[in-house]
Amino acid sequence: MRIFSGIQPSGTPHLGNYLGAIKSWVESQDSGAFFCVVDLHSLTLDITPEDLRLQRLELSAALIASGLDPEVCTLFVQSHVPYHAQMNWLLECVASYGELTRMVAFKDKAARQEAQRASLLTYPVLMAADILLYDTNKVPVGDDQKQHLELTREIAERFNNRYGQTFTVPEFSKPPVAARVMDLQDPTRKMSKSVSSPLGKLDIFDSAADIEKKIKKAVTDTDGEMRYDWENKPGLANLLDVYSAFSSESPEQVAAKFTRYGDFKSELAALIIESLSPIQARYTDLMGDRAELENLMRKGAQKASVVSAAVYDRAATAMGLN
Ligand code: AQP
Repeated sequence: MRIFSGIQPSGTPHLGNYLGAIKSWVESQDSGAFFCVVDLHSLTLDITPEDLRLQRLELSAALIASGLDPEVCTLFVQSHVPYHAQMNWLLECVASYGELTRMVAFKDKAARQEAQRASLLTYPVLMAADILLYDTNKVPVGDDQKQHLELTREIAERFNNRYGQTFTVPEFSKPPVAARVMDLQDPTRKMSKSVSSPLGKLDIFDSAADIEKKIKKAVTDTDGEMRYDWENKPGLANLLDVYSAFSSESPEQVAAKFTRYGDFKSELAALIIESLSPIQARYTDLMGDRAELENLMRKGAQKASVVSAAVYDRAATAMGLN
């Protein structure tokens, strides 16, 4: 079973990134798992070279601190493996302009940017390249990536039909709960690095005091009834999902344990603090030796290059380039 997934270095990972993706990566890691810090994707946004360099390193440390073990899985930085950008071009010649303009993330992000980069339209093709380069069977991601994964499958099938069997068509995989963690201040919108307000998103490196404050101020409702009901009580349902993801009790079981929102919120904050503090401590240690961190990521890129070179070559041959 080959697994691939990636995360953008564009700010500190939040609870959504952790529960929607990173936590399940840690649980599923083995020698067939590839996890990637997708720095080329961050160039779709306005980011300074200094910030990109630093955030790439910080995210690598955050992933290892969260439990990814470079001795077990392959952990690497996307731009260290040239085949991602090369495969992107091949696949841009298979994807269509129309299907890219229908991507919801493109419409959302384009509406928020004044000078829209062409890469904002085409980055889902780069994502397809990332995934297909590893003969991936399963892509563990948050629910927000479902449409991009469907596009990846569509591109792989079209390529295979046009040029002969070349790519494995991957399956989408999301965690059973908290696959879409919502903004703590607006539970109709997903928690997001770039859009959520400071109170709306909870970063994995937030202090205990900030975690307590953000959970206490999280929007719920006024009927005061502890019930798991996404349609009528999305704020509470979101918090119950988060509790469930950290505790492995179902959201309904968690709801049944409490009678008052205040008590539930205090216990939830304590549970999050207890779960994140070992990650925070390991992160500080890892960032103390940046040369070693760089070294680990370079070794990961060497392993990733071996696999992706062969798949790239297969695709290039199928298209008539070799
Ligand atoms: N709110 C979320 N709930 C569950 N999963 C989420 N993911 C993102 N937000 C949530 C998952 O995190 C992984 C890495 O995402 P990413 O950083 O590469 O890009 P993103 O999806 O664009 O994340 P953000 O936080 O929303 O960033 P911006 O604001 O830059 O767009 C993916 O598996 C994603 O599903």
